Amino acid sequence: MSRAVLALGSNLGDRLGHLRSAVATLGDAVRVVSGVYETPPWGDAGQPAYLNAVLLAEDPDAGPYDWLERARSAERAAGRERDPARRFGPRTLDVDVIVVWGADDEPVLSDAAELTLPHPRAHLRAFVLRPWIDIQPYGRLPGHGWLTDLLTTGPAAEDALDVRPRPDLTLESTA
Ligand code: PH2
Ligand code: MG
Ligand code: MG
Repeated sequence: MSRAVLALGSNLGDRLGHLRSAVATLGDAVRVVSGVYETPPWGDAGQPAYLNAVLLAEDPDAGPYDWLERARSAERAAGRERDPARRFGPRTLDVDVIVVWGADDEPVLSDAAELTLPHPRAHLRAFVLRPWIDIQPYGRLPGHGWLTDLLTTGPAAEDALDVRPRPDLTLESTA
């Protein structure tokens, strides 16, 4: 069994539609999705506000690189284009692999360049931590501790004040 926390973000075009398309592309593996949050751009100020959300996915057969490949195919399906000059620039859809747990329920640790696990900047990002806590209130970010602590006293605490819930928008399946 493999579980993964994936973070979704969009700030171009039909933002909610892009997040929904990611949930659809990930399909049956999706177990729980967070609320949707409107967040100021992080890391590169000159761009529109984002919609962010986090989901928990599960698949007995998926390894860490399968989650990465699924994340990338969801991005491709949303017409994602990469601008090498703007690492934290605007995008139709970003799907980041935040944490993966293996069959033994232990978090996978990796410092491979193409897939660092846990995600190396997750503890700095209120736009990841705040939605994540919706779906894992007792969650921990391996190497950094409890999500609640990170959101209240960690380096993302100040930004957390600007992460605005959008209860009018939902990713939950209407099926
Ligand atoms: N993603 C980035 C850069 N900055 N800012 C917000 N608010 N939300 C994001 O998803 C985001 C960002 C690059 O991955
Ligand atoms: Mg990202
Ligand atoms: Mg990314």
